Amino acid sequence: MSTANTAKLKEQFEAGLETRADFTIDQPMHRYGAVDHAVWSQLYTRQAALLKGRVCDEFLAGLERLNLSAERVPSFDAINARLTPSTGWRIVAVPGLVPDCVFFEHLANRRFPVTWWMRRPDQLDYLQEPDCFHDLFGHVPLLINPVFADYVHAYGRAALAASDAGALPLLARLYWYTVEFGLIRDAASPNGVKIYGAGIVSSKGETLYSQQSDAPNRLGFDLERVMQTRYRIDTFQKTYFVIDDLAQLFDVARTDFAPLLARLANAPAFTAGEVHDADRVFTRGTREGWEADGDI
Ligand code: HBI
Ligand code: FE
Repeated sequence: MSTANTAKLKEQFEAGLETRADFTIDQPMHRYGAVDHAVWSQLYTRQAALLKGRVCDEFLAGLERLNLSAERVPSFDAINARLTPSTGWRIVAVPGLVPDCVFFEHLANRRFPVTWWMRRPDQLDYLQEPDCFHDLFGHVPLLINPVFADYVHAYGRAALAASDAGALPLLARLYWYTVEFGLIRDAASPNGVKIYGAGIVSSKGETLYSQQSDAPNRLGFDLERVMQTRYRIDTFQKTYFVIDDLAQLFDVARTDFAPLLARLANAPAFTAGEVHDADRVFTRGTREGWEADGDI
């Protein structure tokens, strides 16, 4: 965990937000001011309108069932009352990014960590660390979908079991290119894709860029290819991977990860922007606006 995150956890602890051993806290409803609710309302209203026709139907169905407030930061308890009976998932409030092992342990038990605080108005269009809007609006609607719910649960169990440290980068890439920045095939949409990844869903700029820009590559999802492909955390993605449907993630969830992780642990990593002859190319990017380095 970065020192910045540790500092934030310390700051939150000192602010009286008692953080439990599993890094969860009680959602401090009293800590949301008018500005926080206004930022939530502005982001929710803008993204809910922008995503229509751009995000997969399963996300919209989940958003409908969650019935999130468009005006105020929602109560996590109220969301769990709808979420838990549907797929057994529940959201738990956390101060921010938590250590990998803690995160994976939550996922393996169908608990999704949701940052409690809201970004500031001057961070409306971008912030590096996930806030409540990214985690709640971006991630939670698809956890009502049983196939996606099983995928994230199986992912958490595989990540928790992956004792070898060499496996963590492989699993982080899989999470990044599916749960965070995944695209899904849709022949009637621009570039043949719609959105499902939370990092795109919660970002106005990347909602437009990932589906409409000519700059990035859009390649057919392949588990081993994704696990070996580095990514960017500070810019829009150079490459997006496209699944045919959510059921494809269901198949990934059934993978016996141990031998695969062992085999790939020392395999070469590919840069975020390269395209291989074996790739199923939806679009080969113009690479316009790409920054040379910065892949992790
Ligand atoms: N912590 N709160 C929180 N949210 C995340 O998305 C998260 C995390 N810790 C680790 C982590 N993600 C990564 O390891 C995964 O993206 C693979
Ligand atoms: Fe996220």
